[in-house]
Amino acid sequence: MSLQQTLILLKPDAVQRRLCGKILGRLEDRGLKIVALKMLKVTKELAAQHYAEHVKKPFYPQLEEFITSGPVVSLIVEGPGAVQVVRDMMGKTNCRESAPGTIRGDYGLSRQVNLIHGSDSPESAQKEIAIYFRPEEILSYDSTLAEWVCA
Ligand code: YYY
Ligand code: MG
Repeated sequence: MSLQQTLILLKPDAVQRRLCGKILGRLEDRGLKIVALKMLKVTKELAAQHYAEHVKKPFYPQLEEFITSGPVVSLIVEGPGAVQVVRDMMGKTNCRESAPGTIRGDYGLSRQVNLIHGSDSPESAQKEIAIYFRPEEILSYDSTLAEWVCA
């Protein structure tokens, strides 16, 4: 499986509930490598760019209100098959339907206030990485753990 990068947001509820450390810890424990990370407030314009596929859907006004309601942590992780690995760790969109052991399944009960965003395909990842990060903010470095966790 080829090395991939994927875009993750720890949403305003994760920041407000002080769950960022736990969620980042899960990603690191899995062996994913953080190559970019920052905190920011999502503007309405950024939300519309990020969620372009959802802008016309009935739930969008509420989604916009939620995602712009407070700071988020935005990061890029790298690893073999990282896009699907992160999606599997997140669980289903609706936390109530997410299996225990997933991030949404362990920490939430809501369909909308669901802690984490992860790109849903390598194409989305490329697009979303470009929305949130400038190329110089993405770091390239060797990890001594790679041969143990990524073989
Ligand atoms: O990729 P994922 O976050 O699991 O779900 P999407 O279908 O892309 O929807 C984006 C976001 O919108 C979701 O995390 C919650 C919210 N949402 C909602 O509030 N109501 C829905 N019926 C569907 C999605
Ligand atoms: Mg999605």
